[in-house]
Parts: sequence; C-alpha cells; structure tokens
Amino acid sequence: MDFKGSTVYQIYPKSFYDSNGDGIGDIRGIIEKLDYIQSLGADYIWSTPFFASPMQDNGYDVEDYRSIHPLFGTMEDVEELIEKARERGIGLMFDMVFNHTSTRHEWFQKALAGDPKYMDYYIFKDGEPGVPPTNWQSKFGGTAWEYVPYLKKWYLHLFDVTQADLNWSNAAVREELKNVIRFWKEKGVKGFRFDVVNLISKPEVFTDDDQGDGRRFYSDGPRVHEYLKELTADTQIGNMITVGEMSSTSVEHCIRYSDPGEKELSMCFNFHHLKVDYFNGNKWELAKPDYCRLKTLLETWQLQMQQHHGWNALFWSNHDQPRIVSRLGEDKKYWKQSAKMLAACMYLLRGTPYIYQGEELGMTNPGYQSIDEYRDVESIHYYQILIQSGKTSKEALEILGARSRDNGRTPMQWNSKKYAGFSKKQPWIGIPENYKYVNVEAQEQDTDSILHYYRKLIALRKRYKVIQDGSIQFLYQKQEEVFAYQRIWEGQKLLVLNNLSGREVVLQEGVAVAGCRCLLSNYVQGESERIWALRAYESMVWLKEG
Ligand code: TEU
Ligand code: CA
Repeated sequence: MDFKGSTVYQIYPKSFYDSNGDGIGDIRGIIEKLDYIQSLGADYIWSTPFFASPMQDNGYDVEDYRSIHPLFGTMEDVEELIEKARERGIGLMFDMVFNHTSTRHEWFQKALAGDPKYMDYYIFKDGEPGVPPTNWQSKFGGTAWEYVPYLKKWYLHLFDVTQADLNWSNAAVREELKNVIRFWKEKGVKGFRFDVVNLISKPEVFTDDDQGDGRRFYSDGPRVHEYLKELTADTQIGNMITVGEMSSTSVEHCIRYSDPGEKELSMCFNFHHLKVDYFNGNKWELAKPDYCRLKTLLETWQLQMQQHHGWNALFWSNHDQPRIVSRLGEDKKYWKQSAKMLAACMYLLRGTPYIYQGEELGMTNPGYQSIDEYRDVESIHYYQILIQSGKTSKEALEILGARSRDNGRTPMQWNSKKYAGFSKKQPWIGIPENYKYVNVEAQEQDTDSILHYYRKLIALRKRYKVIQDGSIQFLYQKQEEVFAYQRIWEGQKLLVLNNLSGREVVLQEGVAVAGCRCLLSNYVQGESERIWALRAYESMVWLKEG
C-alpha cells in the first residue's frame, strides 16, 4: 500500500492490552485487539520496542535486537502477530533503536571487557575522572558522558547512562545494524521507524558547546544522509514504509531525508509544533500554548515539504508526549469538540497520519498527585533537577503533570470495568479516573463519539485522492484562532476550517460553501451559502467536486 494513502496506528505495548493478567501489556494483547485496530481503518501498526532490554527506558535500551523481552511474550507471539495482522491487511512497522544500545548489550559488555573491536562500536574518549570530554548534556538531564575508571575512558550517552551511543563511523557497526533490518524483513515486517536517527552521525572532533547542550554538533550530523542512503540501499527497504524520528531538526534536512529522489526514508517526524507551549524552548517551564506559532510552524513545514518533494508524518501524540486534548484542546467542557477539531486540523494535511493509542478516544493526562506515581526515567530525573533548582515539590509536580512522558503512557481505556478493562491486575502505571466514560466500549455505543469521528476521518482519507495527494494552500493566515486550508486535486477541492480557540470567532469576510458538501464536522451544520463564524473549537470539512 502506498504510504501516501496509509494511516498508521501507534502502539505502546506495555500499556495497550494485558492478555495474561500480570498488569503489563503484551504481544498477545495486541493480537487479541487486532479487530479493533482493523475497525479503525489502520493500514500499519507501529509498535514501540519489545526486544530484550533491562527496561531502564522502557525498551529504548535494547540488549538484543533479535529477541523478545519475556514480559511481552515470545518470538512465536511476534510471528503470529505479523501473520494475523497481514491477514487483516495490516502491516507491522518495527522500531529500530540504532543510535544507541543498552549497556547490557553483548557489544558493550565486550567493550567494557577491553576488546578493542567492540570498543570501536561505541564512542569512548580518553580522560581523567571528573573531567568529561565535552560539556554536552544528556537529553534526560546531566552530563552526556560516563567514566569507566579501569579503562580510563569516558563513553558518550545522549540519553540515559545505560544507553551508550553507537559509533556509526565504524563500517562494522553499520553492517551489524543492516543485519538486524534483514532479520526482521525476513520475518515479514512491512516497515520501520528509526529512533532519533538524525543523531547517529557525530562530528569528527568533539568540542565544548558554548551556546547550548551540544545538540548543534550531532543533530543532522555530517554524514547522516550518507549513512541513511547506505542503510536503505543495502537492506532494500526503499519500497517499504520508513519513518525517521528527527530530534531538533530543520525542514531543509527533512526534505532531504524524505525526498524520494534521495532514497533515504519515506517520511520524518519532527517536533517543532509540539514545543509551542515550552517557555523559551524549555520543556520544564510551563507556558500557555502559542497558537500563532503553531500555525506558522505547520504552514511552513507543509509548504516547504510540498515545494521540495518532501513528505511529513502527521502526528499530535506519541509515547513521549502529553495527551493532546489536555494540551492544545480543552479536556473538560469542550473535551469532545476540541479533540475532534484537533484531529481534523492535523490529519487532513499533506502527509501520513500516525494516531497514537487512546488518542482516538480523546484520552487525557492522568493528573498524578505524587512523584511515586511516575515511572519514566526522564520524569524522575527532572523531578530531582527541578527540586534542586529551588522549585517546591508542588511546583515540580505541576510541571510533571503537564510535561511528563508518562501522561501518554497510561493504560488504554477499553471499558468502565476495573482497571479500565486493560488488565485483571493492578497495572504497572495508574489509570486516569475518567476511564469510566472515556473508553472504547462507551464510545462504540455513541455514534457522536471521538472514536467514530476518527474512523470517519480515516475513511475519508482512503476515499478521496484530494486528501492523499492534493496540493495545499492556507487560508486566514492572519487570524490567530483560525487554522484553515484547502486541498486541491484535479476536479476536487477540500476546505478545512478549524477554530483553535474556545471562543466564537467571526471570520474576516467569510468563506463561500455554496455547492459544497459537508463531509465532517463536530457541530450540526445547517444549509448555508457562506460561513461567517466558527463556534468554540468548531471544525468543518467541505468538499466541492467539479
Ligand atoms: O525519543 C527521542 C526524544 O527526542 C525524546 O525522548 C525527547 O528527548 C524527550 O521527550 C525529551 O523531552 C526517542 C523515543 O521515542 C524515546 O521514548 C526514547 O526515550 C529516546 O528516543 C531514546 O531512545
Ligand atoms: Ca502481560
């Protein structure tokens, strides 16, 4: 299936469905829920990692790329998942964490034992204790270097200290990773998501960053395009769906990563639009969302990618992000309207949608009240850092409540029974109280639910070429609360109008809809010739066929 017409459903297995009652979601849990995923209209499932791992970073610290963590199941389970999904026309995309491995990986263990071959698999630098090679900071807080006294060397870890960065300038490392791809391709995997893949190429010389945390030296690093071209060519994944997760990237680089002529990846995730509520770029300081900036970012990326043959992955949420309805929508009075509006805003743009489990229900942040409720390594680190910087525990918890990655990792809400029907046992992480009404079962019954709205939206994408392939133009660019665009393809014209605010907005000069059909809306639409105003969080989609 052409990736331009596809929709991807993202699963975080640990929190999707627990089939054996140990409080932790698993592979058989995904198998049991395949009918549900099919009913959404998803073409692919991207699952975050379930490989052997000490789980310091919930599986993003891989110990063995070819074996399955027993918590999640067995290789047979994974093979069955691939097969049963295939029978339903759904392809599996696996998550390849190739920037780093767990320090428990055999390669790193051999490196620690002093084997020079494997030391060259990682980034070791000579040095003295207490004096890291550079001042670079880990993404999870603190220095990005760890000292190994008996080797008298430091190793680089851009993430947790148990996640050692691989040395991609070593051709042997690149060959090892290609073999991992080949292994999973042979098992019938249909696509890949590459974790922080724009960080794989480090500079030749390591120097202090006097302007930041070091990221400008290794994000979209010197040889990254060369490495990706080589990986794609040598593993023959150029005709599969591939997506790279790009950290602190630029549109220029994302064009190169995703332009079919470059033969690197099908598309990219970038996070600029999910930083519009950071205070001066700082995730750990709260600020109100800047909708103006949100609009400008989405518009710029859409237009640039369109002009230069790039392709966007369209998404609002994933396992690293707070719930979008709590963040850019309004999760109480206008819960339903704002969740639907956000969906239409994003998933009718030019690109491939990635819908994260529970987003289709309008799942919200859980509102944890104590640090003991948090599980994520990043949240726990930053709580300490915030306290050390002088914040009270109440302030730090308020920040985590809005920013923690655990907000997006709470169990999928299946029904209103105990533990939201996710498990028979107390789950590994707490469930938001609203599961009583925010759940699959309740929303299956309500034809006006967020769930049904997502289904309609996905079906529209399948049905209309204009959504898959149409060109895009933005409207009302000067009106801050209005996010509006039109898509054009041959005789079809699609008009998408959204009010990003909780207030009624009068449109400057109104927009003609005479002769158009309303395909989707989160309010009842009467007959009209022209739209003059939008109600709180109102969203409407009109089609004109020529
Ligand atoms: O995420 C990379 C990433 O950029 C985020 O973790 C980000 O740094 C974080 O939210 C800081 O605010 C990927 C995975 O999606 C994430 O789960 C992993 O922890 C990370 O890579 C390391 O593998
Ligand atoms: Ca389980």
